[in-house]
Amino acid sequence: MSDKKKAIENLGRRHFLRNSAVTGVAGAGLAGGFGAGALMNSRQARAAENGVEVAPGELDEYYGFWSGGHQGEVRVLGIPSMRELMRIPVFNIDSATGWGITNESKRIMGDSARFLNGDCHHPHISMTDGRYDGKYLFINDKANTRVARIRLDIMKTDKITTIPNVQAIHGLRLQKVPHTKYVFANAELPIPQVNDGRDLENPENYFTMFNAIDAESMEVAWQVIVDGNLDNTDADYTGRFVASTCYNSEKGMTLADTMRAERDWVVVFDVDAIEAAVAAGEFETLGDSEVPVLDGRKGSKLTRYIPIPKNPHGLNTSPDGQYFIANGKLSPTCSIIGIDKLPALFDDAIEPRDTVLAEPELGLGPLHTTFDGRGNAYTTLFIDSQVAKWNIEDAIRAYNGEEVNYIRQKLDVHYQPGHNHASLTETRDADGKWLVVLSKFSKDRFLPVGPLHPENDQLIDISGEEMKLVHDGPTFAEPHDCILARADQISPSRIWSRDDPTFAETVAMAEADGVNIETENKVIRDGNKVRVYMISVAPQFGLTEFKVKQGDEVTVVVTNLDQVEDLTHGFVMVNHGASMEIGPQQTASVTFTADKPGVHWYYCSWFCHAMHMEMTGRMLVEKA
Ligand code: K7E
Ligand code: CUA
Ligand code: CA
Repeated sequence: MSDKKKAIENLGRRHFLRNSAVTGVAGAGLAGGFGAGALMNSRQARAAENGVEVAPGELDEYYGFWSGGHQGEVRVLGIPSMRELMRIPVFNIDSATGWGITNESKRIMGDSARFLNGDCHHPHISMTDGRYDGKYLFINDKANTRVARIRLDIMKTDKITTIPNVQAIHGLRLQKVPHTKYVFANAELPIPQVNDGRDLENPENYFTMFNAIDAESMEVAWQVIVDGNLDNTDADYTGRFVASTCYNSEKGMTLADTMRAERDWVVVFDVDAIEAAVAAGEFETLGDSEVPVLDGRKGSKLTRYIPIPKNPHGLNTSPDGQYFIANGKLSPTCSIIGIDKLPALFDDAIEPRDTVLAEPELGLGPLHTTFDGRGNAYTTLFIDSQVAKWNIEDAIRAYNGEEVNYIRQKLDVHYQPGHNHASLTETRDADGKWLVVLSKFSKDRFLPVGPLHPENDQLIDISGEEMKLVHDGPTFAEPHDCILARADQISPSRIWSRDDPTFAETVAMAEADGVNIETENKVIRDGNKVRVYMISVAPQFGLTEFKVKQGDEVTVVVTNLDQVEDLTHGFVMVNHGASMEIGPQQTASVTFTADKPGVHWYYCSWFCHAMHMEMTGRMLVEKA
């Protein structure tokens, strides 16, 4: 049976089951492909039957963290329901929460607050011993060469770092073992070194770098210059090796040039050797930056270059720690690199190609691979619009001449998939339950919404022998990648701690003004700067009016004294572009110029009480 036919039949089967009065029993029996019906817990069984419905009031089994692409945010979904639970603004401006508008968020954005856009690709959760520790999530910004960190206890961005000396941070992965000491980030596009106007016309003098950021301080620890460019990356389970794909070994400046060579490469970094070289002072600094820059070009002891078929894309480490898998893109193959061969490669005991254990043919346009923890890999085929499920050991056997079919199944997806991600796939806990496929095109899958279409994030049940497509999820531009963690691995706070560093500077400012921010409502004048401190308790602001002079720079600081979970207030100053969220026990502040004389109302924008509409006040601006 063709895969398309199978998919159609699966759809019919789901439809039948949804309408069946005896779904509980019939589901396990009829959905024969699931096989282990009796072993499935009731939620999984129901999800399989109903297409992943999680009943009202029930909680999801997994958190999904979605890159928001060039929308610049991170989104939190529940899996398997695919319900969107939250949005976390990162590199964008957010009208609701005031991200990019409040003083606290601008402090976190730092110098880069002048940029109003970002382009997120790769969200990854910090790990200890190869397992999610639920502390941080990191994400890249390709558009403005930044890396951000989100604190998963409050689900807010807490650090943003601009990476010097390079352009366009793309591939991003974390050190898995012994813990996430480094965030590894690939700068994709080569530039002159130093990029100060020299070598404009001399691409042979352009270089890019592999970057390591200290996960705690978020300072750039070191940078390694490479040949070619850098696309995607992943780390191993020993802590020593990180591998990145390069699609532009030619250092071509045009599309045609980047496709000239038959082979590009995977470059492997030896983190131990790099740290030793930094400690020994074997580095330079460039321009104004003080970050150690090391030379990892061909011949360096810090790197090895493994030739693989042309223009590869994704790079994925298998959860058993045995393989780096590079996805062929222009080649219909994946290249399986044996991680246990790498020490010998760095000792020059073997040749680079000796590390390649197999190059299985999978289909057209392999972009990314993910794993079920049972020895199978799932590779997206962009051009074929399919996911190929294949067995890694069988692929190696076939490469060594045995007659064995390593392809287990090909499933149509809709359409043109980029990343895919199986539950817990990038940790030792890969559990092979759910597979998310991020399809770049949705075409006819949804009601038309104009020339711009949503992407289509599809959920596939991989718990049985056969992949089953169970959900279509339209999303806005553009989730390049996502990550799934078990619900018990993430423990968010219910209300803010008064000691939270997010607003510590604001609290210190109040102290300097002699204001007890938790009990007092006070207006402090400091030249033409006015600081308005008020508490809020539903449904009232501590101040229902305050007076300033035209031209004053006004900072409004609101402290939400409510201790009730979910009781968020907002503060909006009408006609002044000021808007922010103030969660329970949070302090937030916003600064604007009172440039128009007259009465200006402020109101609470977050529905907090039956009398929420009445939660208002007036700013009285005297004519200058
Ligand atoms: Cu879109 Cu990981 Cu940036 Cu592939 S990347 S598709
Ligand atoms: Cu406070 Cu609405
Ligand atoms: Ca190339």
